Amino acid sequence: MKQIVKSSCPLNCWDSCGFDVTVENGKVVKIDGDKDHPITQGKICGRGRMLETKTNSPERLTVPLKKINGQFTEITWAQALDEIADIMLELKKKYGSTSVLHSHDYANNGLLKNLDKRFFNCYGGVTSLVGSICWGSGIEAQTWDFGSSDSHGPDDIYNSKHIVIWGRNVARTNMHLFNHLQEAKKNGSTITVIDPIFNATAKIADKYMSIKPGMDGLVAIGIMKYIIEQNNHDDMFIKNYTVGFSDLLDLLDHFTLEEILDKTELSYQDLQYLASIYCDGPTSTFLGLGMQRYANGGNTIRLIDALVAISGNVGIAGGGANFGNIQVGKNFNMSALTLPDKAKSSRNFTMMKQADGILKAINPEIKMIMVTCGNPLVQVPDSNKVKEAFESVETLIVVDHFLTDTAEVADYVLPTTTVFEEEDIYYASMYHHYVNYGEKLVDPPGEAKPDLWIWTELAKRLGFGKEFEFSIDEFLEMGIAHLSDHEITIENLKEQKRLPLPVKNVPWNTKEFSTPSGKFEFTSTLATEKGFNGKPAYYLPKESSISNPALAKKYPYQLLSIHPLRSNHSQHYPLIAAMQSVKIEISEDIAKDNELVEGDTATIFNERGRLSGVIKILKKAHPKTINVDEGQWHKFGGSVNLLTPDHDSDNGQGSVLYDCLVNIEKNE
Ligand SMILES: Nc1nc2c(c(=O)[nH]1)N[C@H]1C(S)=C(S)[C@@H](COP(=O)(O)OP(=O)(O)OC[C@H]3O[C@@H](n4cnc5c(=O)[nH]c(N)nc54)[C@H](O)[C@@H]3O)O[C@H]1N2
Ligand SMILES: Nc1nc2c(c(=O)[nH]1)N[C@H]1C(S)=C(S)[C@@H](COP(=O)(O)OP(=O)(O)OC[C@H]3O[C@@H](n4cnc5c(=O)[nH]c(N)nc54)[C@H](O)[C@@H]3O)O[C@H]1N2
Ligand code: SF4
Ligand SMILES: [Mo]
Repeated sequence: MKQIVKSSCPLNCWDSCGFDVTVENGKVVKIDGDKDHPITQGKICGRGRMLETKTNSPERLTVPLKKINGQFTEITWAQALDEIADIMLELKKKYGSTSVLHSHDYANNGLLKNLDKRFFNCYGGVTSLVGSICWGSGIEAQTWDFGSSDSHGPDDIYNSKHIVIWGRNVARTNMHLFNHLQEAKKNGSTITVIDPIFNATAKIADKYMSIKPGMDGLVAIGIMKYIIEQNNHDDMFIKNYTVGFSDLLDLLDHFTLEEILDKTELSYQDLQYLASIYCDGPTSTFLGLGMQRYANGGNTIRLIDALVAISGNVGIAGGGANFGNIQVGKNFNMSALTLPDKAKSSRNFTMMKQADGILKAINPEIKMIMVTCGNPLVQVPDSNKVKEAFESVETLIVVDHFLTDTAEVADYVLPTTTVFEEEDIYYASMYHHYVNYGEKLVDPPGEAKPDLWIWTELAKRLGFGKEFEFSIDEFLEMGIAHLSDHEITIENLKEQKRLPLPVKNVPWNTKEFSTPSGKFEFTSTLATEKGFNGKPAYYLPKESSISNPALAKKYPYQLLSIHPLRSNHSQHYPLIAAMQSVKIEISEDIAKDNELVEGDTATIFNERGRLSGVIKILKKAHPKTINVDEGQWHKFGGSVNLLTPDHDSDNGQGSVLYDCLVNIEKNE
């Protein structure tokens, strides 16, 4: 029997789409877009469609595995869970619960995926990861400036006279915004793209500006200087609703326009053009995440926020500094789900420096790592160090669908279910504000089990089983009970499948900000409370020809590692044979200087690592720019993170993945 059922995309993505899933004879056979979804309106991408292939793949893990004498052996769940629980009890007794590290990322947008934290808190509190490789520095920056990182509703773009896409690869990563861009353009809005790579979004822009990577903050300084010199800033907003403007003026005084143009490699006309569109609003700015993965990433976002503010584009329809939309996720009652008070002890490593944390930890050392919803050996910077760290611990446990690079070095691998084999609700705190319901549609293959089942079984063995004695409905209820005034209930979710969460469509329209002063803070109180200076500042990226000429002499090219078109990070590479090799994309000048043509094989390298691949030319890319898409598996040629640095960003919460110099040589 064939049935079409509504479900949801669980992938970590801006768009959080609704699915229509065709189920036939107990199998998922096809995934289409749900035309009734108010935001995603029937359009989905190939990554979503391929969740059918992922779910039905013969490569799926179906049985728990234990490594014995270097070989994986199939074991029963009872054996796996008994042994893991015994190790955890022993570790807690001998060294304390923080000798266990929970390593995770955002691979699944389900609300109940947060129950892993409940498990580790009830165990007594483990070593956890804080900050985010993905967007940590930008979220922190906007929290300092506005009090939160909130975006305008998707339809508000039609109020914009001008739209600036600043370092977001919209056509590739945020397809529903791309549709809106095309429509807004038809309605007369202009589109400007600022990006080192002439990407598919740049192709539809009225104006494309090629930028030297890592220099965006200085561009914002240049525009602000020009606007203020012309006396075109929004005096009323600045006087009434901001603090620290004089600190911003001091900063702008440090730079001449000549110096700014020289360092950013932008023309005077381009700067003038940007100033003109910011002062002729409403102008909306869509900030990407790539741009803040630099040592100066937090300040870059702060300076662009400041530009949006002084030009009068904050809190107005059609304006906004749209980065994350964390007002969406803030709707859920996370502490009811995760029970933070149960943790008796705690220790944090940053996401970026988890390998260093593991290798250097004392009192206690890290004895066990449990990996869920993550593939750190591929996705975390400085892969060689990450591998050394994850191999150094006594017990590594990985819960996943596939034998990933991380799973391959594990001692226990536990097979888990995909979105169609479990029930949950899904949302993304990135773009729109709908929460989507996804029911269990099919049985999992073999003995694969939901993450929640694994936590429940382990909890029983560890003595806190009662904290997991709840049905799925009861767990969901913990997260949403307080939302019933907004018609968000389990019954409504099951019936209507998609419900709007209460958010502001035009954040900050009352000009009341969530900062300690209640104003937009050019100089941030939160930052000073955390021990930072808090004033607006400009820092250079760490690895660039300007900040480190000696390093740039050895490694003259800037390596970006942007998100792949057809895969969500590392998740789709095992499903698509054509993706299973490394592609090194180089700018035209690099090709010429190194006598490289498309199809050649070459190696990029720096002091952290080396990676070989096939050359492709990036037309119109900024000079000296190389890109290797992230997510490639080591077994298919190697992850670009073999080369990337693992420092924390300027505000301590983000990564510096793209702040990376390399050299290139043609392979013999
Ligand atoms: N197809 C696909 N879509 C995805 C994902 C995926 O893996 N695949 N992942 C999802 C996730 S988790 C995320 S975080 C988002 C990320 O979404 P995006 O922010 O759109 O993507 P990124 O690949 O992080 O980088 C975006 C852009 O930043 C540009 N860039 C790099 N350095 C600079 C710079 O110094 N200045 C400027 N102005 N631009 C710069 C790059 O050239 C690239 O065009 O995408 C989501 N959507
Ligand atoms: N060089 C470089 N590195 C990057 C980036 C970059 O731009 N450049 N981007 C960064 C960004 S933005 C992000 S968000 C991270 C993403 O990093 P990750 O989240 O680690 O990457 P994924 O490949 O999406 O997922 C990791 C694993 O989770 C598994 N998984 C999926 N669903 C579930 C589930 O329900 N349960 C369990 N237990 N496992 C599941 C998948 O099968 C996959 O093997 O990577 C970061 N790394
Ligand atoms: S990956 Fe993103 S765009 Fe693609 S179907 Fe899922 S939510 Fe939609
Ligand atoms: Mo991300």
